[in-house]
Amino acid sequence: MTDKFAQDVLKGLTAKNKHLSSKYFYDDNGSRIFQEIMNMPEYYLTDAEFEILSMQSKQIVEALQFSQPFNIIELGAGDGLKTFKFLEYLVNNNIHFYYVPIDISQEAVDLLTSRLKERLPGINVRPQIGDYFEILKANKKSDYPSLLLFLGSNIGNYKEDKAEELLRLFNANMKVGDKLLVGFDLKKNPITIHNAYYDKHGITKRFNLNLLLRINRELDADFKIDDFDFYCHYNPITGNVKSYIVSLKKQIVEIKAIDKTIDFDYNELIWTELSKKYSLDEIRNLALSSKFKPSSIFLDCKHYFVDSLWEK
Ligand code: AVI
Repeated sequence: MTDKFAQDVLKGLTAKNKHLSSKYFYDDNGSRIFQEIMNMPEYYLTDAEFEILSMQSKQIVEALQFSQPFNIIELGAGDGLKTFKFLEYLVNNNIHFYYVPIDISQEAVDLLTSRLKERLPGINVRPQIGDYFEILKANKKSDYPSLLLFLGSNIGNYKEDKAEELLRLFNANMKVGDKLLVGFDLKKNPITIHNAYYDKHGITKRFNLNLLLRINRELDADFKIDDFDFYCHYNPITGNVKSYIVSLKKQIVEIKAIDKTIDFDYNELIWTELSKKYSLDEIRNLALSSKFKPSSIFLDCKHYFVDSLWEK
């Protein structure tokens, strides 16, 4: 990981417009800060999707029209909290299924599995660590239909062409009749979105600056965190929230592991993250362009978020 990380940092910080990928936010400390973000009242996404999965489990199962048993494969399961209510509904209604949480963190998956077994003793969990596509490819041979879950607006962190590419890859690794439930954050009052990302507690700022601390630690760099700030901007027309780290002065940073010094101008930016918001029409078009048939949508009561069900 560190090699790829070093290569990406080198490429991103020597580009004309500096950038770093948000996928590198999630070291242990970054994952903890992300938990803090999800607990902020301003970050409405977590509650909205939790509400959908708690209140509409029955409707989701009905929309699947699956024979039993079936597989539920969760891509990037994390702590599995949002999925818990859905799984609980299935167990309590004696629905026969296998739950396959996939994550890159062994620790996260172990914790999730033991917690689930404790809280839902009847559940059949088959956790997997590693590459989504290897695991999906193997699952394509399963005799049972599969529901893939890609929740939490993770799709919003991909540029539109990359999102389509990823969804097409999911599609290529599914059987005809398999379904995909994707979580999208919807366009809404721009102030609501602004407050979720440019939060007044400074937690999202810490989340971004943690990436510089990670580069200091893993690549032996000397970023001085106090000389950098955070800025983010929502464009209600495109639906893009773009996050940046801002250099507060003209400065030079040394990154020993890649044998580079990086010059920063006063107010120079590093683009760190895209968090894209969609309209329902855009979601439908994305389903079609990635070769899925959109079949049902599940909205929270405020219409802030949607879990959209697609069929291969
Ligand atoms: C993980 N991902 C969906 C989050 C998002 O909303 O884009 C990450 C995040 N970035 C800032 N706040 C939360």
